[in-house]
Amino acid sequence: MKALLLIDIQNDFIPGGSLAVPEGDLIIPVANQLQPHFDLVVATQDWHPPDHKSFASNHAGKINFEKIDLHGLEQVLWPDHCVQGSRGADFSDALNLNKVEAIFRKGTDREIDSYSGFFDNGHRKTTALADYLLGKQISQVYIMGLAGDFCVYYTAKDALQLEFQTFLVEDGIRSINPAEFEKAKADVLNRGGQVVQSHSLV
Ligand code: VGL
Ligand code: ZN
Repeated sequence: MKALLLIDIQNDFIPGGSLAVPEGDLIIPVANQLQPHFDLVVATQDWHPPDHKSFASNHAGKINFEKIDLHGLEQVLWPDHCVQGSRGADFSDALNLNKVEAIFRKGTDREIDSYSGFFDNGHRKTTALADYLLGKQISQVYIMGLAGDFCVYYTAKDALQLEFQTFLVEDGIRSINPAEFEKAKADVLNRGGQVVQSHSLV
């Protein structure tokens, strides 16, 4: 059985949002077209409390995109984004959610960031996404969404480590830094993942 994972297709990651990914809006038609072709569709939602420590605004004297050490992990400091209950945290109105059976929220613990849909960045706590997929007999995961160089990449690495057959849907992904996504793609391929285009799935 195959699942489509829709990663963080939220207003703050779309042009006009506080952490906008260039062309982030262009993946929405891809997400809408692909959904009927999967056994299961799930979405992740970045869902931070206002005092989350991934926000530069919560560190005196720090600026956006600066890197710090946060409890032993390298942390990029982001503009405030996807604050719980805010408009920016909502899924894009253009995204069809009818086929989404479950939503996994992440980044809820103020002390640690969570790029992957499966675990926080320290692999300390799980979101239960893996158990959910296994319970639904899913062996193949197709991953798309935002941002390619962060949450999509980390989700794919964890999916591979969990031994799901893992596919990046390339035209359904946009990145904060496209050059970084090229490296991420190479790493995913190296770990046994595959890269596909959405037209091959419909
Ligand atoms: C993301 C940075 C911070 C993402 C989330 O969804 O890729 N990036 N929080
Ligand atoms: Zn975030």
